[in-house]
Amino acid sequence: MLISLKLVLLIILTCLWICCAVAARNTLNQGEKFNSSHRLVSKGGLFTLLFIKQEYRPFSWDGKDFGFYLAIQYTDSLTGSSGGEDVSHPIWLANREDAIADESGALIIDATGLKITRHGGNPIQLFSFHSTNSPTNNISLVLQGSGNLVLQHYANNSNITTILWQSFDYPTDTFLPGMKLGFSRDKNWSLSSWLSQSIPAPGAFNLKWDPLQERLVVWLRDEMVYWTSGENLANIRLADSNKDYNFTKVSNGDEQYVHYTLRPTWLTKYRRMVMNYDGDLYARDVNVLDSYFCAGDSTKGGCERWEGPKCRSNGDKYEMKTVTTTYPSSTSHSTYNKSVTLYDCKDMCWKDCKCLGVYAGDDYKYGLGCHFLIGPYVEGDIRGDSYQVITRPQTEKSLLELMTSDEMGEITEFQDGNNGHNLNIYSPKLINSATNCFSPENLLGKGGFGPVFKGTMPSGQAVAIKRLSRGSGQGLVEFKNELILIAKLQHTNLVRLLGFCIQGEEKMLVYEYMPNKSLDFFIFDESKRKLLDWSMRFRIIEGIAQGLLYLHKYSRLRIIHRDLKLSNILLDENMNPKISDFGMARIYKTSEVEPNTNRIVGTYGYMAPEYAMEGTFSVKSDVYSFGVMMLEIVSGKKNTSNFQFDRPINLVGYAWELWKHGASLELVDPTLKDSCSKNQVLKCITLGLLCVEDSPLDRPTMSDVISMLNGEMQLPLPKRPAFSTARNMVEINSRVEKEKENYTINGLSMSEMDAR
Ligand SMILES: *[C@@H]1O[C@H](CO)[C@@H](O)[C@H](O)[C@H]1NC(C)=O
Ligand SMILES: *[C@@H]1O[C@H](CO)[C@@H](O)[C@H](O)[C@H]1NC(C)=O
Ligand SMILES: *[C@@H]1O[C@H](CO)[C@@H](O)[C@H](O)[C@H]1NC(C)=O
Ligand SMILES: *[C@@H]1O[C@H](CO)[C@@H](O)[C@H](O)[C@H]1NC(C)=O
Ligand SMILES: *[C@@H]1O[C@H](CO)[C@@H](O)[C@H](O)[C@H]1NC(C)=O
Ligand SMILES: *[C@@H]1O[C@H](CO)[C@@H](O)[C@H](O)[C@H]1NC(C)=O
Ligand SMILES: *[C@@H]1O[C@H](CO)[C@@H](O)[C@H](O)[C@H]1NC(C)=O
Ligand SMILES: *[C@@H]1O[C@H](CO)[C@@H](O)[C@H](O)[C@H]1NC(C)=O
Ligand SMILES: *[C@@H]1O[C@H](CO)[C@@H](O)[C@H](O)[C@H]1NC(C)=O
Ligand SMILES: CC(=O)N[C@H]1CO[C@H](CO)[C@@H](O)[C@@H]1O
Repeated sequence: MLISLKLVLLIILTCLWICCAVAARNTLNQGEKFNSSHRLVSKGGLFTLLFIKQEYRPFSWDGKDFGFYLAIQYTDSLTGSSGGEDVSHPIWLANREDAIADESGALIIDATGLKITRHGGNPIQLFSFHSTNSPTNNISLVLQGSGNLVLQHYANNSNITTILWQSFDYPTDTFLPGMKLGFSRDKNWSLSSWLSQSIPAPGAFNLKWDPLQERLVVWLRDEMVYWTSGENLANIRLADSNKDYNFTKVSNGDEQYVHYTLRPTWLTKYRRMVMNYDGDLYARDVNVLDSYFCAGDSTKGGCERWEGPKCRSNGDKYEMKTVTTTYPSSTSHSTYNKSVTLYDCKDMCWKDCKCLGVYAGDDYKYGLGCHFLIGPYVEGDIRGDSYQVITRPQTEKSLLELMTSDEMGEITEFQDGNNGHNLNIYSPKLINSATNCFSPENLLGKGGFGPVFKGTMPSGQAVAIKRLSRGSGQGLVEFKNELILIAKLQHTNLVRLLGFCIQGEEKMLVYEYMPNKSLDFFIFDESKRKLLDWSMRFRIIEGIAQGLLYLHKYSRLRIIHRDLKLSNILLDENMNPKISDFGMARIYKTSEVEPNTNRIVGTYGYMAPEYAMEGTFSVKSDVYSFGVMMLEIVSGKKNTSNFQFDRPINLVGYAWELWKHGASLELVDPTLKDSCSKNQVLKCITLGLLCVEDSPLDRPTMSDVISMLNGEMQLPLPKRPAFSTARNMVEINSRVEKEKENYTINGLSMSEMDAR
């Protein structure tokens, strides 16, 4: 009974979702209610207005301190098609200081103005008609193509549109083209940082325009200058990476402000300026690495920055630890003041050389204040309390120092000590010269995690260099440790990681170079696909299967790839397939952004239904993607192609219909007519269909796949594949739950698997 109820609910929800997706509008009219199931999409589709779920208070223990916000986000970050990580950060939030407890929030324009209503709480008034004596009808709310949410009045007798309220007047931490920073008679436009990486409430920093010195200033709590652009925006102009940002100063009687336009390039789509919660200002884009607007050290180009007290040094940072204060000198003192934020508390401690850390337990969580850790303590005692402790990671420091010192060789070997596998650290200088300063001619492609460049080492060896887009949020030591693990994954069907390079904030991975590009380049190209006869394709399928089996089973890490697709299968000089981009989920620890229900890693069309719909992931989801790839390799058609049967269907559906009617050979790429072995081809199609079964439990494991490929195991008959019905979804999910538990035991990180 319960199950069937849930099922009905699921179907209703699915319907709603589809209805909403179809009815993408950019306008909310008077009298209409915009609730947490609705969306407005700007003309052009770049931005979406919706309610999102996001952390709202510091020090959450259980990860459950989430609330709902009315937010504007890049549409692509909601559909997963943007690839990168950073686009998921909300552009704007209406109620950053007042999260809504549940999904009851609704935006309406009523007789009083524009407001968000909710159950069990006061409405949040965004605009009030009375305050401005403005007209109260013919009002609408429009999400404009620029990302500006505008409440406007339209007088149809004069054709005049009046703006009553706009989100651009209330920026959060993001400065978009078209926004203003500065002053008018009745408005101040400034940015204010988030409280932390994941909490949107206003934090410690503000970005303001200083019209006297014509400079941008980041203020720490409006008291201390943390950063300036230098007079006349000098630093902004100087930095090469920011040359596409064209700032213009405007000063007239009423207004003094600065705004910018972007020089159009192929990269401008998500370009914007964002102030991070720690006060740093970034030029941000999805695939190109973020760049600071100012290199950050006080000696450079007029940039000023607040320096910590003498007792703290560069690598020091806060780290969450369980500690017990030791008798008798367990002195810790506290201030009980609700308006002292986490940042303030940490900052007060930072400046006090006696302070070792701040308490991060429930008291703080419930707003009681800030405790300082003063006396000696013991780490790692389970009876202890949770503190944010200031640590000095020696290795991290030395790695940093190494990266910035003149003594660093061009290539430094990093021994992990265990079984002698080495990882190279390449100097930024070497990488720059190898790629000719990342010149566009050396750009090999743009992957989900950043652009990839070809490089030539002084020895003549060709390498592929992936510039990671920001968002890994990892410290250097953790990053290096992950890379050492990943470098240990060695298999002929995996692309080999040679090393890495760190330049300031920028992280780069260096891989062996694959001269024959990726499989999609051949399979989806009319003429190139002729170069791959059946025996080559079969060998490629076997190779991918072996590589995947290794990742799932024989490597100690048990890697789930999560983004398998033909463009991630690279080909060496002998056309051997090599899986690339594995282990990226480990490098991109995404737990911080995970609460955002809408962020799902992976490429649509290759994603297993349980992942696309539920965000649950297992090795069987990789098997699903493998099945889609097999069908693509056999047919030469993209999964995303449309096929006409008795109705339009996708490749998986088409393969199924042909198989059901005993006409599977019609699926086969015509260029394979002469070279293919009918038995092998039919086996591959059937196996492909088995891999895309609806239920993960019905899909074979990769070892089954290999046994079936080489004839050691009989193929069962496939069932109707995924996405054809909503049948049994609930049941499947509960089974997937169980499967997940087992993977937990085997040491996989759950935070990577559960996007909800
Ligand atoms: C939102 O409103 C629609 C009607 O437009 C309703 O069917 C749906 O249940 C509402 N969703 C929520 C979460 O309240
Ligand atoms: C819109 O304004 C016109 C006058 O400008 C008025 O006649 C009309 O009733 C208004 N429409 C609505 C829906 O309020
Ligand atoms: C303005 O629009 C309203 C309906 O929205 C209509 O009744 C009225 O006639 C229009 N007025 C003019 C001058 O077009
Ligand atoms: C308003 O605009 C419409 C269409 O652009 C035009 O036909 C109409 O004459 C305009 N009305 C006024 C009062 O300007
Ligand atoms: C804008 O800021 C200035 C200086 O910081 C302040 O004097 C003024 O009152 C502010 N105006 C508004 C409307 O907030
Ligand atoms: C920058 O923008 C201004 C006006 O906004 C324009 O006049 C100028 O040509 C632009 N400069 C560049 C280099 O694009
Ligand atoms: C609490 O902290 C705020 C901000 O630091 C400060 O302005 C205020 O005076 C403090 N209140 C008390 C009672 O100490
Ligand atoms: C693969 O690369 C090798 C070496 O660059 C080249 O000789 C060969 O022709 C390429 N094969 C195909 C099918 O392009
Ligand atoms: C999980 O492991 C238990 C015990 O090892 C086993 O009985 C169960 O079948 C496993 N579940 C799945 C879904 O593999
Ligand atoms: C565009 C398209 O048809 N993509 C499909 C690829 O395959 C998956 C799984 O069958 C579908 O969900 C996608 O819709």
